[in-house]
Amino acid sequence: MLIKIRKSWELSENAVLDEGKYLNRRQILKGLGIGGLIAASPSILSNSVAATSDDPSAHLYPVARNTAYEGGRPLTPEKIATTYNNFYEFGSHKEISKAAQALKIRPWSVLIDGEVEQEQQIDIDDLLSRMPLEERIYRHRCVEAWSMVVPYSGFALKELVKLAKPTSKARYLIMQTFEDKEVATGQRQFWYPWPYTEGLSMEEAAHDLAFIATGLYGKPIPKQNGAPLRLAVPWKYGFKHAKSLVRFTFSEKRPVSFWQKLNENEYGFWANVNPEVRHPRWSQATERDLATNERIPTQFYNGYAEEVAGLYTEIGKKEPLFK
Ligand SMILES: Nc1nc2c(c(=O)[nH]1)N[C@H]1C(S)=C(S)[C@@H](COP(=O)(O)O)O[C@H]1N2
Ligand SMILES: [Mo]
Repeated sequence: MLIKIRKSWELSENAVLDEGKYLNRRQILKGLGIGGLIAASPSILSNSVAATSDDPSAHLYPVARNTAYEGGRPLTPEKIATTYNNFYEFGSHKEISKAAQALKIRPWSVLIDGEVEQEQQIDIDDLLSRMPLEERIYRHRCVEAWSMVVPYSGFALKELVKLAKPTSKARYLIMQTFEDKEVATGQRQFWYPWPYTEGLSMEEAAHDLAFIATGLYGKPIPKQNGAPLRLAVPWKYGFKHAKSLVRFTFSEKRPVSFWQKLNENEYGFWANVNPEVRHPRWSQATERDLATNERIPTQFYNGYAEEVAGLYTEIGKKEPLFK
């Protein structure tokens, strides 16, 4: 019998958030006796990872690790974390790493506007030279019930807040991804509410755990992971972690984020990880760890409850935090 080994992109988890399809395919592969091989050899799954050596910030890395932030589980292999991505600008599936190489990350600048003392446009390399860079190992939990443990380099979001000098009117920080239909073919799909937008309360943005990742595995962050800068708020579901940011707007009003606009019942503003609140279409009680491919129990606030639960004691009485 001839066994056709599927190409990596045929193994993709369907990004319309349908975890079930992937499991079925895995079961089929297991039946063929090649499931284990694929799980053990990430190279088989890879679509080639782009070199980052042409990135002008390469000399900044690696940066010193802040050991206050440890993963608590094995690190996800770099190859998996850089070839299994969600980045709808480049396609609504997981194998966008090649397509994302079309993104031009220089020149790049971020606009800081809204409720601030003074609007600023800052060049990325200028920003990187002004921020205290450090490495942190974070757990990342996607709402689709898979997770990874990755070493991000970057800086605390509160440092950017300090630089921005928000006025007393600012209650939310809104973050936006670049818009360019030429390179991001996903943005030609007009039914999505581009640009990708996310937001945090000012209290969340000022929290020690809220991080801007500019590096990954001791190198500049690859394009597919959100170069040159993306949000990392590990107690929240992955969709909050907006990539390739170009704008930080301080606002009196709470924004409506990308996924909220698409489906308010499934993706809320707070999106704090909670194993007890089901996604309308699947349970959130467990997650598939990409490092081991094992199902593990999901923890409240993705295991960061001690750090962040205090943020929600007041709000929690008024509105659902886990949507
Ligand atoms: N601009 C943008 N940011 C995004 C997304 C996206 O589609 N577009 N997907 C989000 C989702 S659902 C997840 S799980 C993470 C995935 O990050 P990673 O590919 O670096 O693991 O990015 C988030 N940030
Ligand atoms: Mo996600």
